[in-house]
Amino acid sequence: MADNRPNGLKANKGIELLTWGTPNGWKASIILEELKEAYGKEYTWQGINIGQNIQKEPWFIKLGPNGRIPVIVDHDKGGFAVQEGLAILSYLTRHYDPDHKFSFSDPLDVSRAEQWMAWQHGGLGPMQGQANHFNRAAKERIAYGMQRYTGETERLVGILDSHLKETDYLVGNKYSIADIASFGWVNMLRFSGVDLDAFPNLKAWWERILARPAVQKGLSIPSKGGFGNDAYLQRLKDDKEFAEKEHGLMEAIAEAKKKYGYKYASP
Ligand SMILES: N[C@@H](CCC(=O)N[C@@H](CS)C(=O)NCC(=O)O)C(=O)O
Repeated sequence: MADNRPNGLKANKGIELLTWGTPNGWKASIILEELKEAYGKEYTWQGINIGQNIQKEPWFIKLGPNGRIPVIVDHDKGGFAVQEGLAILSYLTRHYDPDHKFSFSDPLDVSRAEQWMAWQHGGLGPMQGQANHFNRAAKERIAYGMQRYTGETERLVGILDSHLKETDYLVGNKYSIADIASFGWVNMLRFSGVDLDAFPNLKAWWERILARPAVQKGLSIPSKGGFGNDAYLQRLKDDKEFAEKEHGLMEAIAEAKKKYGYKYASP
């Protein structure tokens, strides 16, 4: 409805989050829910329906020039706006996590966390995003693209799985923004055509994080989505037509891998 379509900021104090229920959006809503639970820091949010291209409108672009969600605005810092997940996670913890509950004070740990967040930005997010595009949104089914990006996603989550053999969390054996950056992507791995069961350390990490109340709340902003791993498996059980369609897609991905001699290659 036209009346509900966001057309500008609505708060005048605290943090305002502009977001949608996607792996990148969840980074911001999860850290904000964690800070709320840990420090009582309240925030406001608005749902930016990316299917309606609200993120491309001039008022939004002024805040986030890339025209993508999530964006935060800090009304207590003169309306300072931040785009990009890594920058949002760093900004919020730098200013509002004084006890380093989700971040680090040791400079080497700070660097370790930056490395995993940069890895997510340059690797997992773009590759898994392209896997989703080629598997589900492309105007034609292109086998090469399907196996290339689904394969790259597998290689990348294999790296997380190996790292998590020795530790419960990515940096310093402590849940942090480094984990939050990748969690949302792993949360929709099945939808992307990757079998989470093949990566047992990663699956345990995903379950550990998913069990956090603040994570559950963050995942439901602006509303609970249908492509998280659990919701996806449930829908396969409940919806026969969906299950058949998904089965067809998974077979097409397997065929594409065979056609181009794909071999899993994570160290
Ligand atoms: N690197 C950015 C990526 C942001 C991004 O790709 N957002 C997607 C949703 S997950 C989006 O807004 N897509 C809509 C569009 O491209 O117009 C981040 O981590 O925040």
